[in-house]
Amino acid sequence: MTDKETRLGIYERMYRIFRTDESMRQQIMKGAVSVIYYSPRGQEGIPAAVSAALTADDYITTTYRGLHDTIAKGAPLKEVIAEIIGRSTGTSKGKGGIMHLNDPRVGVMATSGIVGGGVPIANGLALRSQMTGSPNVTVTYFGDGASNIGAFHESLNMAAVWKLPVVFVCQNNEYGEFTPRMESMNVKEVATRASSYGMPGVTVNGNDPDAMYDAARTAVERARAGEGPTLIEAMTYRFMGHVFGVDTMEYMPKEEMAAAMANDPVPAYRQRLIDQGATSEDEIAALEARVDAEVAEAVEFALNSPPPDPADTYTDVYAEVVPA
Ligand SMILES: Cc1ncc(C[n+]2csc(CCOP(=O)(O)OP(=O)(O)O)c2C)c(N)n1
Ligand SMILES: [Mg+2]
Repeated sequence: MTDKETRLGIYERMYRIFRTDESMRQQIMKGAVSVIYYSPRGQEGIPAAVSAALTADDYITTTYRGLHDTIAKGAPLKEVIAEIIGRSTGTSKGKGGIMHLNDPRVGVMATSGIVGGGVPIANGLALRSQMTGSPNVTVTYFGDGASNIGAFHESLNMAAVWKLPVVFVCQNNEYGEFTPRMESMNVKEVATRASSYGMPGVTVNGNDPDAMYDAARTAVERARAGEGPTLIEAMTYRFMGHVFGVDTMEYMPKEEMAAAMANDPVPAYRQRLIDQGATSEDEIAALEARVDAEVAEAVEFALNSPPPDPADTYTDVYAEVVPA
């Protein structure tokens, strides 16, 4: 079994994501901030476990629903929250928002609002690692809906042919916007799509961080060893609908939601760690108190930060063209 330190580290990431997301939703509900927000609630365990299998130098690409992926990879909370509420202290000086959360300092290389858009970018990052002999692996996170997009299929094909050091992680939360996934695909498991391209494809319970960590480690080791890509389908559920605060969620069956919430990965993993003797109630409560303070401080910092100066409207927006 995975060591205690790794498992506690996974829980700490999950809890940091959980509290940050909760704070974001509170600030939006209070009217303190007015931003579009795609909650990752329910999906915390996936990137928390995958990140534990990565080094600080490895890369990720993600989507508009990527706050959890970004926090799990180690992006500083103050700057992340400032970015999503449009403040000049944010990771992209408040000009990117949730659709463009990036922090190359910790390997968060690209977030795309284009469904499937981050997948070919991951191939590019992985190709660079391969060509320069860098050991870096790239993980690309995307949704079940994205696995119907052409760019996903083209990217899997290219990555398999060129044995790129990339791991494709599909966060299958059963919905694409307001459409149940079985209305937009005719295969039960996204993972089976890997076989068309000659790479391993595995379906994992994404809400079981231990299973997720094992699958991620196998895939990351394979990529790092030059053996090529893997598709991991992480089964999960989206507790807050598509866009937070706007979505009525009437199209999601009540029993389905209730069953998913009864298996909420955050309290479930906490309890498992205690039951298996990997931690104690006191130790985990102290960890949570520390993270609570960190999140509260980060929210304060972001709320007290100024918006971008209108004079900087065009700064960092266009690349400087250097004449040949
Ligand atoms: C190419 C493209 N088509 C359509 C959209 C509109 N759109 C935004 S999110 C979304 C659903 C994507 O679902 P999924 O990939 O499962 O991700 P999830 O939101 O569930 O995390 C769609 C269709 C878009 N942003 N980009
Ligand atoms: Mg989805």
